[in-house]
Amino acid sequence: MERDNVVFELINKELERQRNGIELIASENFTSLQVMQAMGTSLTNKYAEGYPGRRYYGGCEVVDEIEQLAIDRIKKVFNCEYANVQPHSGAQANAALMLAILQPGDKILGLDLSMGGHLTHGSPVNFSGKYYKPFFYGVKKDNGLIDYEMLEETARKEKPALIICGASAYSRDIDYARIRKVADEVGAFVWCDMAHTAGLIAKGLLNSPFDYCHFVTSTTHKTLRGPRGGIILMKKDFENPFGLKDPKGNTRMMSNLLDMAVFPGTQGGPLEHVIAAKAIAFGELLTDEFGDYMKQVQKNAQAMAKVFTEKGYAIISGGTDNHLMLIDLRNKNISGKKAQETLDRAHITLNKNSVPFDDKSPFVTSGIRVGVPAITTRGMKEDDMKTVVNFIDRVLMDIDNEATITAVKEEVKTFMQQFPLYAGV
Ligand code: DSN
Repeated sequence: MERDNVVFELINKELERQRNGIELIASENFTSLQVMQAMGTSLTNKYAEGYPGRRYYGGCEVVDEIEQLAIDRIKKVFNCEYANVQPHSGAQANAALMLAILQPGDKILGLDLSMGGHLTHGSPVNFSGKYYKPFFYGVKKDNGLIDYEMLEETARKEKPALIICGASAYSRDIDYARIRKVADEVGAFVWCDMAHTAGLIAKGLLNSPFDYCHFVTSTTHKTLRGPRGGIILMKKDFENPFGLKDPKGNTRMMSNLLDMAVFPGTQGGPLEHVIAAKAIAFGELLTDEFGDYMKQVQKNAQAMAKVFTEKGYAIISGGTDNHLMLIDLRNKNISGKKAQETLDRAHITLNKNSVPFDDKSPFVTSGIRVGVPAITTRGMKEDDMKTVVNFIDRVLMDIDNEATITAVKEEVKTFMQQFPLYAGV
């Protein structure tokens, strides 16, 4: 076959875009080169339905070792008893989890998408809101913090089978103990989707959900800085409460139900090239260097929130405990959409985001979500946050001025040369 230069040129163009821009999408990051390399290997050729040691195809002895390594490493990272590393994405992990523990029509209770939650936590446009009966809690209008009273009241009234915590656009830590308390009272499972904050949790920089949540899911490509993918974890395996038995009449454990819900429940062959990349990333998570990185993420987020606040930007909840912040632009009279599109042209990438109690549609929004995991991977420190916020502020405060956008774009490109990305590639 001839080399497909058309596609490779586009791939190179994307690499240059990533190199020259400031990446502030809170859910993105830059994997290590070895994580990327693992994904472009012969492992992509292999079918391996099943699990290590119990596959439906021959020739799985090598991928068995790789997948087991990924499982063992992530169990060590979070000190937990069970891990499934096959979900192709966070949404797939969440779908499998819900398939394993719910019946169609069961009630679920999650954080409203418009208040910082996630599509797969019961949104009516997602399977989770179509197959199950969703109820929501929100954040408080006066301080932007999770409204635990609302969560408790709704749980007591509706008695959901599942309470979901974890968020996509919430900058504060979560009180898992309080959620578990009401869940026990009403007989619900608790599931934490820690996709955004997993890296901080891994290094003990945020509360851990593991002692309080029956199930924990995550993506592997956000703060965990691995390849795109998902995982399902349990601190402790337990006997499933649904009475399901195996062919020998033994009670199946939750781990069996979860494994079965991933394959064959919602997926076919696992992506062993991605699982190899996960194994590498999980090895990186175990290092002290990764701990230093996560501490810097938290410091950078706090430094950035401070500079935004000094410039009169309204940060929901007044600051951040984690890697991101949600900014309400209504006092600046700019929509999230306009901000995102204009900053994009200055090579500053972030996303528009609804703010709690937003009066604009999700396509327009009143806010932007800003995250620092990717720029911290590039090597930025607290002082650099001032420069980044200054770039953003110059564009937003002069939003229709082409000359400002062009000038900032050039300055961003020069600034980013100090922070090499995949040098030599
Ligand atoms: N797309 C992810 C995010 O940006 O938070 C959620 O799945």
